[in-house]
This record gives sequence, C-alpha cells and structure tokens, in this order.
Amino acid sequence: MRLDVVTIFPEYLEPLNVSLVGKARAAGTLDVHVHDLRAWAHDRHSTVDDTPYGGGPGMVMKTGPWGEALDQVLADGYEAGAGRPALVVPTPSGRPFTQALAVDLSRAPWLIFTPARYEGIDSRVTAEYATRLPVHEVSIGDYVLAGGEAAVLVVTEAVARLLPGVLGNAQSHADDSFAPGPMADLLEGPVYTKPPRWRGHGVPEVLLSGHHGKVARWRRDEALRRTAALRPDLIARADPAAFDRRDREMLSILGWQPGPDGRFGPSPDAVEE
Ligand code: JEK
Repeated sequence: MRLDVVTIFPEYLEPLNVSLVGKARAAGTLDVHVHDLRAWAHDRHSTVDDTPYGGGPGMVMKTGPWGEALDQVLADGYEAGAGRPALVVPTPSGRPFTQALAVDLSRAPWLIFTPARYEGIDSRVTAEYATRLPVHEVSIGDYVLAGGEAAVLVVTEAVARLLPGVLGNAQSHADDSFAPGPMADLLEGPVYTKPPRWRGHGVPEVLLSGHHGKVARWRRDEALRRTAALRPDLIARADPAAFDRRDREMLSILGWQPGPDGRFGPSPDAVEE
C-alpha cells in the first residue's frame, strides 16, 4: 500500500517510522511519502492560509497550494503505478472513523491524507478531487484537535495492522474486525499474565483452572459487564440474535431486558452499578 501525507508539519508524522507502521514500511508492505505543503506555496512567506469569506475567527487553508500539491502527488503516484487512490481528509465535521472504515481503507492500494491546520481547507479542494477519486472526510472522535496530523497517525495505525503480514499473528485479527464472533460488538474484559500474585492482587481463579469452557464463559460475562457499564449504546444496538441464553441471564443480572423488538434496553427499575 502507498501512503502520501501532505502537511505543513512533516515532522509530526515521524511516528510513522516507529513500531508496527515503521516495521511495515521497512518490510516494504507500506510505502510512505510525507510532503511539506509549503513546497507548493510560492510567495516569499510560503503562505498557505487566508481570511475566511463571510468573516469569522481564524484562517482557512488556501486552494492554490493544496491543488498543486495534490496534482503533483497524484501524478507521481500514477507514474509509480500505485493503483487507484483514495483521499482521506481528517476534519472535525467528518464521518466517524470506525473499524469498518479501517477495513475498507486497508483494501485500497493507495491512500492520500490531507491533514490541515487553522480552521481547515477551503471546501472547493475536496469538491474538486471528489469528482475524480473517492474522498473520505473522517473525524476520529468527538473532541477538537488543533489539526489533522494526529488523526492521520490514528487512521494509519488502524489500517496498517490490517495489512496482510503486518501483525504476523493471524489470530490477533480474529478478536476484532475479522471475527464474526462476539468480540466484534463488545468491549473486552480484563486480561492478566504472570506472576499469579502481584502486590496482593491475584488473578481470577477460573483463568488458572485450565477449564476452557469456563474461561470462555467468564470472559464473555466480563465483556458484557464492561460493555453494559461503559458502552451501553453497543448493547442497545446489538443484534439480539448475538446473545445466547447465558448472555441473557448475565444481561438480566446487569439490569438489561429485551424490549418489544427483541433489542436490549435497561430494565425500568435497574440500579446503575
Ligand atoms: C482536522 C484543523 C482544527 C479546530 C472549528 C470545529 C466545532 C468549530 C478546525 N476528531 C477531530 N477533532 N478535530 C479534528 C481536526 C481538527 C482540525 C483539522 C481535524 C484541521 N483543525 C480545527 C476548530 C475548528 N470548530 C468544532 C466548532 C475547525 C479531528 C479529526 N479528524
């Protein structure tokens, strides 16, 4: 997969040389190109921003440098035979970035990221490239960052670990997006490793029991408990067919019951824990 990133802070993308993404790069699975947008700003001050039409606070990134940069990046990538590009535009007003989109993007041969600063990029830039390529305007969460670079790191890490050969351990995928099973829709419960006792804290007996069936049930119960407490929205939106008899018992204990449509909601008199 080829990745291009156009930014006014190329050094912000240094973490792409580290860890999983860095290894994927070294192994040739990822071919990363980071570009300084100011290379396409031609005035004495390398200006990339201007005041917003209609007034208001802050500055907006200009069409000119972005258009020239993206034209050049596209020409270079096509020249190198990179395949069909998709543009990924981090923005606080984007579609929520999800694991499903990460899986989708991991199947593309070439991603071009446009992390902005200031109040974002003049909208005509995405409008223009959307006539030629798939454009994904994404937000990594409901908080306001100072720019899109951190979002590029987040999206890249989520995508890179899905690339064939990157994790090394095929099973590592089985827990999340690739598995049709339970962990796709629930938070995971707690995990433990040696030693069996640490500063007075033990490990739940069942995990030391060697009883695989009981371990699986315990993990499932903990996943339900944690999800009900921290992400009740995931329980409420889950397909009720995903809950077996034991799940339903656990959910009942946790104060959840099926409604008229079969989906689970909090029991009317449930006490929050
Ligand atoms: C890209 C510039 C900073 C800050 C205006 C927006 C409502 C008005 C732009 N999950 C995410 N949060 N933030 C970003 C993100 C932020 C960015 C850019 C991504 C480029 N900024 C900025 C404020 C505003 N406000 C919120 C009130 C616009 C992001 C992602 N992905």
